[in-house]
Amino acid sequence: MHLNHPRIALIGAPTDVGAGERGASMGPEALRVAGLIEALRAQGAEVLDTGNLTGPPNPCAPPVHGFRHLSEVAAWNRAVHEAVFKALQAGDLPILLGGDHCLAIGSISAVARHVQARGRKLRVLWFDAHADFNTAALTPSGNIHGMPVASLFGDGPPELVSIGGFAPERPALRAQHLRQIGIRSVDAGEKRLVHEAGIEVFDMRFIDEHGIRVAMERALAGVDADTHLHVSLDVDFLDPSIAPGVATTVPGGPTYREAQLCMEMVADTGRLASLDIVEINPAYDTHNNTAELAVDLVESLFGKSTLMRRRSET
Ligand code: B3U
Ligand code: MN
Ligand code: MN
Repeated sequence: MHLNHPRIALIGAPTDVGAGERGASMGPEALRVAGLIEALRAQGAEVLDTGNLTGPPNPCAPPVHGFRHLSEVAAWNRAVHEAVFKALQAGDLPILLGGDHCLAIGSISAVARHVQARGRKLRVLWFDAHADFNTAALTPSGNIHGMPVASLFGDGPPELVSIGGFAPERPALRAQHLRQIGIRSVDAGEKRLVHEAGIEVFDMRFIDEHGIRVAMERALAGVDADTHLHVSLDVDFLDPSIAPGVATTVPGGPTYREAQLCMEMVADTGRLASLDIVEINPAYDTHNNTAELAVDLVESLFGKSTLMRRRSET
């Protein structure tokens, strides 16, 4: 158990400007209604809910030069970047309540800036059905929630790549920092980019063949006392049978038990320092089940375990 957490700062970003369907903008309230704050406090954490950020409304416009809503996505991500960076500088552990996954550009660029300034190591675990490595030239949709990883790697529009002072030759994120888990839907051109970028991916085939425990052991290999561990949880990572409240469900995802083990293995490192929970879409949900499931997973992420663990069990 890790009872001496830093204070947790919840940062709501109620927008779906990066998504193809409306509704992820309701994610922050769905998580609060599902009892996120109470669940974190039950794990011994001090929680500060900073409320919701504001930004432009969703114009529901078609893509322009391969991007839908680029200026709105940039505005939201600048706001997320500033809020996450401020929380980290204050010594807090930020949890970004999305919102769609385009917001990881703002969140992870803030984490990278903070970690670089302190000369620490960064590890990002990207739990998702998708690789999110599209570019304007490749995207089938123009939706920027399919592009945050490419953008963080410097392959994106200047409005997004430059957030936090980064540039294509000095990107926020490189392959050495990133591990992707649960991937099972990658577009044809995107596949080549992920391969060329050298990203280590634990896709569903790997998980089926080797099991979630081996995937997580490898994804966490090298994480040490000097590592800032960031988790970016796109809830479409989960199998749609347990997480229907997502606009971009993909069959064949991890079960409840596999997802719990992922979170428990992160908790065991004691190095979790920032988190995104994105793509919960209450308009697609049955009751508030998907947000409630996300809260269950967050409890495990922050140290909930059934029994006291003995050293020999870990
Ligand atoms: N790869 C597709 C679908 C997608 C990616 N990320 C999400 N959906 N959430 C695209 O539109 O880029
Ligand atoms: Mn995603
Ligand atoms: Mn996804």
